[in-house]
Amino acid sequence: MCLACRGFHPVLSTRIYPMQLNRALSVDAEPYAFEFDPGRTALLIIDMQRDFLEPGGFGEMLGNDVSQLRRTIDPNRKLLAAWRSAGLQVIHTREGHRPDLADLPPAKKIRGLGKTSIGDPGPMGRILIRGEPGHDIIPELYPLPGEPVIDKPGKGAFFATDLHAILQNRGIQRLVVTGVTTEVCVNTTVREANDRGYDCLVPEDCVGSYFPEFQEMGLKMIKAQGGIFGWVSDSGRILAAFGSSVT
Ligand code: C5J
Repeated sequence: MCLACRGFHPVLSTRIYPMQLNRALSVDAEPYAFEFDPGRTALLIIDMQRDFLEPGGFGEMLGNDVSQLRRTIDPNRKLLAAWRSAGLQVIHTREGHRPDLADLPPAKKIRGLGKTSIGDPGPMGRILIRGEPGHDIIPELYPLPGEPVIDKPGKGAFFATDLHAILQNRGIQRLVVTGVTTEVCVNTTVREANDRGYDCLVPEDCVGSYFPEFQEMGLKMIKAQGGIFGWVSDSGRILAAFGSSVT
């Protein structure tokens, strides 16, 4: 039973019958099985924003191969559908800044010495600025009303946001962290979460990097040394734990 809506989902206005909320589930994962109580586990989807993922966006304009990120869309869609249909907690994040750039550290603005930087006009509006089309989440994973969207100025989702308060208020102890990019915002968020006492599971097909070597190492760094930052699995093994036939 969803504690927030007592089984009556306020957004969908339909009765939700959570699949397995009364017992802990076990996901086949590395370095060992990830056990979780679904009612206390949030799906945290990091920065699936148009400028990072869409052909013609800022990421591609910089010469990146967006197909490396786009392969994560379908597995994320399936996981999101399972979380929603079970009435579980879903949280989305977006990296971006205020239009007046007041929350943009000068060091982040000038980093890279590129011709184009945060706040400049890009192919989908001003780059990484809240309210611009490129800053928004891709339509395939668009948040439903009622799903928190965390606007974060940094790489980690806990820095200068109310994410920790939301998770505490909703009794969340474990996170399934997906999104982009594996070695930057996903890794930073997993490390921040780890230090705050959350256990994190990262499904490898639901996270992406423009650089295959960073994808591989980013995942290895999470699960090394007995799961020093968390666990790694994939969407198929998580859905299997639910016994879900969601496609
Ligand atoms: C994210 C970035 N979301 N790579 N941002 O990873 O700058």
